[in-house]
Amino acid sequence: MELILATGNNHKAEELQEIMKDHRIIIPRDLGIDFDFEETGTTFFENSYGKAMHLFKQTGKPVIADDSGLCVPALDGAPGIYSARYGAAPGEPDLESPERNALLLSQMEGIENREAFFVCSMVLIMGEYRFFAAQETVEGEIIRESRGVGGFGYDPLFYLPHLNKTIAELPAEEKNLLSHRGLAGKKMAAIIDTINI
Ligand code: ITT
Repeated sequence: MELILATGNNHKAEELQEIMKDHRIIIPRDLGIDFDFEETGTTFFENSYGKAMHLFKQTGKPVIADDSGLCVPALDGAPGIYSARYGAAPGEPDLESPERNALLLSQMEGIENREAFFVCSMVLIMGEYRFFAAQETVEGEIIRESRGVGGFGYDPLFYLPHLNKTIAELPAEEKNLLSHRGLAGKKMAAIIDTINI
């Protein structure tokens, strides 16, 4: 089925299209919609539901949203739901990924506990009173120096000890097999197989 992904982030759309191969992922821009949503929720789920419902009200068609981010327990869960806005002053544009990553590394200086996890909360809205949700995580560590050029965002800092690689060092297909978005997207595809469309 055709799903409109409530995002302004092309990387997410590209990844989700690969993850949900049986479906067609389009973005608001494809429909000439300038999508903007202020994320005021206090959880990934509230923000993904909010984004999806906001776009559903504009289109009336099946909408999917992904709210995701990186959580570092040693930083009390930061950047967390503020992952996109990390380091940006209120009202200012988001930082570019390399600057955000440099900030995270500086915040982690001298910290021994490097544990981290990504979260992806995905919501599919089929009707005003009909929605489905899946939320998944992937665990890893914050490496001390950026490695790799694949993926996006915090991927060059997110180290998977069992592979001795950061996510940015993995081919896209491998990232999608293990990532928070890959896991949530597969669950969502399985949910779609079981519902009346
Ligand atoms: P939309 O809200 O328009 O979908 P966004 O980029 O602002 O796009 P989020 O609010 O969900 O999305 O913020 C997610 C941020 O978390 C994203 O900008 C990245 O910095 C980071 N992030 C999420 N998934 C990631 C991934 O797979 N790899 C690396 N960083 C990721």
